[in-house]
Amino acid sequence: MLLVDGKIAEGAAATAYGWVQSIREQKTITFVILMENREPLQLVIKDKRLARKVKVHASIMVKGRVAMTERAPRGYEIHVEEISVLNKPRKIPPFDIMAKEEPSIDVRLDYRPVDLRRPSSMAVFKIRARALQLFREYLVNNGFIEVNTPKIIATASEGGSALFPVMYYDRQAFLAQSPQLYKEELTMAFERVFEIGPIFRAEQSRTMKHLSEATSLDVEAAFLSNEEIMDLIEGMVKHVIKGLNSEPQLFAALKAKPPALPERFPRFTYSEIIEKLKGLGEDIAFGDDLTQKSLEEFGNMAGGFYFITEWPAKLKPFYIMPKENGLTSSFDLMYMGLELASGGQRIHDPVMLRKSIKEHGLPVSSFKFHITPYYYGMPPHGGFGLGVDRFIMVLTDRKNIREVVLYPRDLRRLVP
Ligand code: AMO
Repeated sequence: MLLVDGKIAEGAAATAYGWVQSIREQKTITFVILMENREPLQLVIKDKRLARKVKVHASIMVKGRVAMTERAPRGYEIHVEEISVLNKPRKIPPFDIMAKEEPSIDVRLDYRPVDLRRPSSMAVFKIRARALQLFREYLVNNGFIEVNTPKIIATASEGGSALFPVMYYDRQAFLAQSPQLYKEELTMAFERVFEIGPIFRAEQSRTMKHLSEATSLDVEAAFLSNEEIMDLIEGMVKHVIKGLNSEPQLFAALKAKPPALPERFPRFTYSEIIEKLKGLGEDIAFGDDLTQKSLEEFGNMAGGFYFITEWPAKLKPFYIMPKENGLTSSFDLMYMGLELASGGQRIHDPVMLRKSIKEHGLPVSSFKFHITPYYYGMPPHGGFGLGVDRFIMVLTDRKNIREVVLYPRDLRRLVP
């Protein structure tokens, strides 16, 4: 908190609350960087006796006078006349927040709130917050309404695997893998909906890109074709990256910048990719899922953002609209070898939906409540789910998804 009498100008009286990030002592004066509302504020202390009260990590309140100077991060500093120590650290953290070398991710997570005081760690979450604002801005400007759907559910939406069971009073329920069924149903009344919320996946593997609890940006719109949905996600990604490019100060502590944007994200069909990989000598056939190795191989060739379209029906969930030759109106958005989003056009005909549920080996009875509204005039619709955490990895050039999630949950980690 910063309180200034009048406006910020030479000699104005100021009071600031914050925590001490760093102390630099010179012969006669001490410079302190006070983090005030996540931004550095330079303090100048001329009285050595006052300066001795200040310790890194302490919460303090200072009173003093504003001095305008180009040499301070904000273009001004506070010449301190009075200091109150509101709380001082009782222990020294296991890492120096201003050190050049990064502590290990496990130590960082064990001490997460302290880790967040490291400039690069804080930068990641400021970028994340800004990106979420820009996603919302784009979608609201394009006629979408934000919704919240239940996270305790009775039926799997993405098939039977990777579910977390929970006791729901005397019955079994599950944590939602995706808001898929709800967002589709909601297009009936709202036409265009989106949700930013948690998805739960009981992932059995420990990788750099999977979490048990991830954040998904789910979008669903009536009356859009598969191509138009790809245009929408491409427009949204460009809006976010352009917005962030206009705020380079957000990236200063990261030594990274948002990825480059091509004029248009290339669109490759699944079949084209299979042929290309075969040409490279890979042992792969139509109908096989693309392995991480294949995706990386192709991703390195494609470079940056691209779509993989028209997946075989057997590799996609029951709600995806089939096309001729066992293909579907579907896509994945990729960045190099990393899958960022998947989506497509959906089945809107209740009879066809029922048949598809059956064909995917799922119990139709469990989907009764979902199929019912389809008999009352469900509009043709489509959408996508974008992994927010993975997208932030790409924006901030972090290699481990745990770096971009405040309190990650994975196979091993349930605390803090
Ligand atoms: P899918 O299962 O492909 O599709 O998930 C969509 C996107 O969510 C992200 N994601 C994950 N991120 C981190 N850890 C995980 N365990 C994890 N699982 C998924 C990925 C992925 O691309 N209902 C469909 C979407 C749709 O068709 O609208 C769905 O959930 O970035």
